[in-house]
Amino acid sequence: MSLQHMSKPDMDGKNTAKPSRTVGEALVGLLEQAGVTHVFGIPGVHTIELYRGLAASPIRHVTPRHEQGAAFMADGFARASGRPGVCLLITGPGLTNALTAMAQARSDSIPMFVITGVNARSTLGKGRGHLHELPDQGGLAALVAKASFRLDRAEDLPVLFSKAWSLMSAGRPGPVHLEIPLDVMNAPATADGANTVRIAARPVWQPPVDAAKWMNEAERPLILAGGGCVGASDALAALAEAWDAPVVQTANARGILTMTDGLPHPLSVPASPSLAAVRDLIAKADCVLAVGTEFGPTDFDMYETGTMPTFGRLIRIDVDRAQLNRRPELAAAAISIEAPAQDALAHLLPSLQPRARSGADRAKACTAASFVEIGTRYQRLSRLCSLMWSAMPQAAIIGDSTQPVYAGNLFLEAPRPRAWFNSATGYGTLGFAIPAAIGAAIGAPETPVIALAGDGGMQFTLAEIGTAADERANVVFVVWNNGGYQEIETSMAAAGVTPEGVRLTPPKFEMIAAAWNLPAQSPRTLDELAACLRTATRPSIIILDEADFAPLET
Ligand SMILES: Cc1ncc(C[n+]2csc(CCOP(=O)(O)OP(=O)(O)O)c2C)c(N)n1
Repeated sequence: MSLQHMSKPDMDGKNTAKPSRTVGEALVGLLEQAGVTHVFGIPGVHTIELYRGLAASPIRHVTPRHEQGAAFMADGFARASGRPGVCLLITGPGLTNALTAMAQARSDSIPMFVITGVNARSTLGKGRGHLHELPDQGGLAALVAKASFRLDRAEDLPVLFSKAWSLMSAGRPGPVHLEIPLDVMNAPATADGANTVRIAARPVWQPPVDAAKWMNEAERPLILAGGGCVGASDALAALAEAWDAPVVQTANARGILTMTDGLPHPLSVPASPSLAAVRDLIAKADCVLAVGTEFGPTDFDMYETGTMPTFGRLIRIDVDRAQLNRRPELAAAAISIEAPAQDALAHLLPSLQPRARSGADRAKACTAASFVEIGTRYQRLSRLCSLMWSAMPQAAIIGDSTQPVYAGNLFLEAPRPRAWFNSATGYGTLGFAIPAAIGAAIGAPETPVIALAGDGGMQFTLAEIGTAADERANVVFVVWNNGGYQEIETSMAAAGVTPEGVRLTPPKFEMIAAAWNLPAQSPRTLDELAACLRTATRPSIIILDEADFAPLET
């Protein structure tokens, strides 16, 4: 298969016409039109034409060390910036390596656009053993992504791209896969004028009239905020204040009410609905407005007690009809509003009437009781996270599935939206923090980033420290070091199982840092940690020994 530019011969058979662009190059042009500024990718022979396009494009290419890193970076980019993350990957192993991160993005409704090659059309499904061949790459991707599209004809590129790009953010956002067969990738693209991205318009919605009536009748209103309101934080705060409603925040919504001068918003309840204190608040509320939450078990029943109280007058707002009908046994909504959070909240706000104020008192009492409930060890770990913001107030803390992050997800006041997210909820993937933090630093360059990972999770994607070094990423990598998979060891002990497969030798993380010419520090106290964070060059690594900060027996 020839990879050269195609051009039209003139009457004498000589090539005089301006070479046309290949589909690969044109696809990069469409990404530009869609506003893409960065792509995360690892090239291969099947995607060379994309790179021809990139060479002539202002889009910046970030090169991770593994495709899982690429997709986690795209995820972190999207969460930090509010713009979709884009991956350019090879067919076969490039795609399969990224699937785990795509699944995390699907679970957390993160918009991600994954472009891969695929073998030439004539070979597909024949099982001849071509390089990178899968039995059905598109079918495999479609199990994890919202959808997988294959470009079968060069001329369909603009239409198919627009369809895939629109679907990614339509309704509940998520990953979308677009595969380009090798022969199509190298074919001439159609005329430039036709290469226009058309993003589908958002559907119009009708608010139900009863919602505002119920809200005005409520004496003890409550808001449950999920990840679906991250982009609507101002509207949510305005509605909470007008309605005088405490705002319980799932892990993905933490920080939705921005702090002022270092003080929490008086209506903030930065605690998990899995806690008894929060459930008590829910039980006593006579009208609950749930916005952009799927009522997932990792937030609403992480101890699997099945004791969630029934909701009095539940109103749900979700952009996705399927979500509104999910988990009826737990959260059957009396009123369902299918709409983007921003639209629904802004619409309800003017209908709210002035009311007697008790929300701040109820929020404060629940917050205090929640902190007591998490116990001494998790209190220490939660304070550890807060201390990081004291030292780096503008930072986003991006976490892995590790104990300080579990503590934070249970209880932690985050300073603002997009400042706390992690992979410890939902799909729960180890290895998220390092690459997602790099993607976040690229997506929101004005925000310094702290990646918080255990020594176990850190080793899943350790090689991406090299990407951070290449990119001079604005990230401090903080390792919670306890020499193994502590959370699982604890669970084994609780189940009376002799620890097996949970103790591993961590590398000397300072030597990992040195391998890429990065500095490392090992503070032994909270004061030293604060000083390290205040002065840390970025990127760099900070190693926290569990024994110094929150030994298990506390
Ligand atoms: C990809 C993946 N594999 C395995 C697990 C199961 N798992 C959950 S937590 C954990 C231990 C994590 O250890 P570490 O990152 O060192 O954090 P610690 O528990 O020690 O704080 C494991 C193995 C997982 N969540 N994800």
